[in-house]
Amino acid sequence: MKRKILELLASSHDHFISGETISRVCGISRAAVWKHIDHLKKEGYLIEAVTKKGYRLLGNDDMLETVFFRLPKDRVIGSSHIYLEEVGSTNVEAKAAALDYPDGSVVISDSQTSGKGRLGRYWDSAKGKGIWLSLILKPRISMAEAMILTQMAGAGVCDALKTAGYEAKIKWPNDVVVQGRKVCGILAEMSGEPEQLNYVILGIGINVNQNPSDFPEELRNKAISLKMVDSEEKSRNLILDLLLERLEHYYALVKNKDTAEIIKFCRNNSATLDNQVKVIYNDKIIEGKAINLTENGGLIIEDQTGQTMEIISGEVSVRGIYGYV
Ligand code: BT5
Repeated sequence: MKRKILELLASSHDHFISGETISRVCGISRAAVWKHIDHLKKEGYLIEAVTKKGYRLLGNDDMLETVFFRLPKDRVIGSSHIYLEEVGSTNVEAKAAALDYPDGSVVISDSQTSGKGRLGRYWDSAKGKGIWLSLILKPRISMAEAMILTQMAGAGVCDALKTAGYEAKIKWPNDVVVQGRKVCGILAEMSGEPEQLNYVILGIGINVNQNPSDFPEELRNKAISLKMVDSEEKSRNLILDLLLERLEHYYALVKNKDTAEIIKFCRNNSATLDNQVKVIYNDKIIEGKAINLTENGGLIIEDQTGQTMEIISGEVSVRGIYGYV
């Protein structure tokens, strides 16, 4: 019931909504409305109460869940959501919910105690400082085509950060960087048959308001938050709102099998292309120049002998980024 009231308040934006309307819509007494509002306030929501006018939700720039209540009703991304104050990993939670939730659902949390990177690595997810979310996606594509989803997420994040004024770039395959340091990591996990996916869990972590001291020692030269770029506290709600809108746009293209725009965006905003790279591939280190992205999102590398090869996943170090000199 408390969530229903929050949803009502959030969806009426800056307008007051009377206690009477809330009590009618929710089918509870005015006293019960007051009690729930009081609980919401104790949770940290800023709610203004004015006699004869009713209640309204103020700014709440840092209450991530309110963003979902305000989304246009025709959205796929965020059509359903699960908000958790704290969780081990939103990817793990999303996997558990995947069969019961529709395409485009989002699991989001203020804090992850065991945030996951690729290949068993960790993702540092300081409480209240970033956007830690997982999308549950069910596109009708094959496993081979699913590589595009990581590029789609990279494009969505990069585009949202650029709209917010940051010079963000995509480091293939799954990082977004600002000033040569990692501001976002993406983790795609899939389930299904080679010909048809059941679902993909697409985890996205964006560092928003960390100070350097919020990161563990080994990340200090490698990671960055948006706040560290210009020393200003950022509205996580604003970044989340921009991100959900851009993901909606790019995901619709994936579903229509019309991915050229995504690849074009990734090419135009790549931190990898035209640079020397080292790739760990089949236990070998390959050095060469990153020259292009394929239509599926693979990376084409040209080695010193002029031979080209396509890499579909792996560890890529780019000269000039994260200390590769
Ligand atoms: C990734 O892996 O970059 C994928 C990260 C995905 C995180 C999201 S958050 C929501 C969702 N739920 C999860 O549990 N995960 C997803 P990888 O390319 O393997 O990079 C991992 C490496 O990045 C680590 O080994 C660290 O070196 C570094 N790292 C860890 N936390 C970081 C942070 N907050 N910012 C920048 N770098 C970080």
